[in-house]
Amino acid sequence: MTSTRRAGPARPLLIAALLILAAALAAALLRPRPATTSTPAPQTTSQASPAATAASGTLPARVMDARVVAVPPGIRETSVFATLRSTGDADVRLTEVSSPAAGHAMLMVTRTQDNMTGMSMTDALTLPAGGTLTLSDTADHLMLMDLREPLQPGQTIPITLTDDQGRTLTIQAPVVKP
Ligand SMILES: [Cu+2]
Repeated sequence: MTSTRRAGPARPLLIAALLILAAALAAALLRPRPATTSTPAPQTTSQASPAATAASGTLPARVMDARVVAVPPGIRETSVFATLRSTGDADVRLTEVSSPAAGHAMLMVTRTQDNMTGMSMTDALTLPAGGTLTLSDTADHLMLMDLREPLQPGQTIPITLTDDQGRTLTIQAPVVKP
């Protein structure tokens, strides 16, 4: 019997394995949503307001300084940073991110606990009413996974944010060197 076990640096492999696991989890979470064109969940049917029945609208936010970090060929995931400024008078709960450049995308939080900093997926990022949400490498951010093509600096990537009311905002984010 031959053993395929290899000795080697375990840590990069572990990190890679964790990233793949996170990607697989995200894919599993995103997949069950059926792509049928049924009407959106009628949570607010008692309201007669036409705004409540609109399938979508534009998120009340302005986006500044959006950028996608260029990655070397072979790397299939990257981060997206930006500053979102609320133009509305209610908190916005961002629950989804997508891009045609990526197989899927994730909302991420970075947290430091016991002097260890790590990032993890989150179900939602909140843009506070009248405030800002900073997406950066040391804070909340977005990640594009399963990149379909290598990203070249100078390219512009569309990224769509969706909130829990189905409102969307598409950012045109330039690819920049890290
Ligand atoms: Cu990340």
